[in-house]
Amino acid sequence: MSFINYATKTIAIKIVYYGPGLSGKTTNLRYIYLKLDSAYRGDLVCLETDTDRTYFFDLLPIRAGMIGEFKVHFQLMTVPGQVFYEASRKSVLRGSDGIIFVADSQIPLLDANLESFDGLRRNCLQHDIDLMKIPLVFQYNKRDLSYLIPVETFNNLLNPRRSPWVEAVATKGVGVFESLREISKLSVPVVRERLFGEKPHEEADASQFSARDLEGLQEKGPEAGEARAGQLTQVKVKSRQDIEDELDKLSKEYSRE
Ligand SMILES: Nc1nc2c(ncn2[C@@H]2O[C@H](COP(=O)(O)OP(=O)(O)O)[C@@H](O)[C@H]2O)c(=O)[nH]1
Ligand SMILES: [Mg+2]
Repeated sequence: MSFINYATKTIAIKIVYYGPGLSGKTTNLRYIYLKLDSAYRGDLVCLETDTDRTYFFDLLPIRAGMIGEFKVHFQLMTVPGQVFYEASRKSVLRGSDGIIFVADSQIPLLDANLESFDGLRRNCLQHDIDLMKIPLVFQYNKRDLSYLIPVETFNNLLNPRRSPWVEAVATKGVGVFESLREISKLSVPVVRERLFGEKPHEEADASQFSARDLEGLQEKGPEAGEARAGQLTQVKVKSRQDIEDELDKLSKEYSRE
């Protein structure tokens, strides 16, 4: 659920990158981090365990525009892909305002994509999230490789409601900002309606807002990004409870600004 802070006039919108392990979710966040002007983003925070160096989650807060007199912050989060982190995936999904499903386009990974999407469906049910209604964007990633699942097949299997989809090469940044803009366009009007009771289908109004809202989501040149590459924050966690506490803490911290 989007989080509203009346004191600081801030709205936090939570976007979750979901998908099988190694599909490219972290790569998306890293690219956004590197290419966004630092005025528009906070630190990229990665939660990792003591024992192995597996990243559990990544969280990147970004600022984008206004709803009325409220500043809009997006909280971008990834979920861990490995099967045994089901409980953690569930807790990240809690309260999400939009989902980007990052699929791995390689043919041998078709089952992994379907399994992950099934998991998403199950977890949404348990959180009373209607997967047919929540803002959802599909990113068909790794289109630079060979033996690819055709987009049409992906859409038929995963995307019967024909949500927006984007072909991507996240390592090169292809489709990364496009996916982010698509999910923003879908999620901002819904949040606005929920918080202020404004209807999202007043079209002129909505598109005007979107343009303004997305002003901050512009890619900057590579030089600027490289200079900031060292600013990743790593937080050690031990248990699932640690992870949930840490995520709650981070969410609140970033929405306070
Ligand atoms: N060839 C190719 N490799 C990619 C692409 N996106 C991500 N990768 C690689 O896939 C691996 C897993 O990516 P990562 O973002 O860590 O996956 P995550 O588990 O979904 O967070 C890394 O080695 C990435 O460099 C892509 O579009 N093309
Ligand atoms: Mg990752």
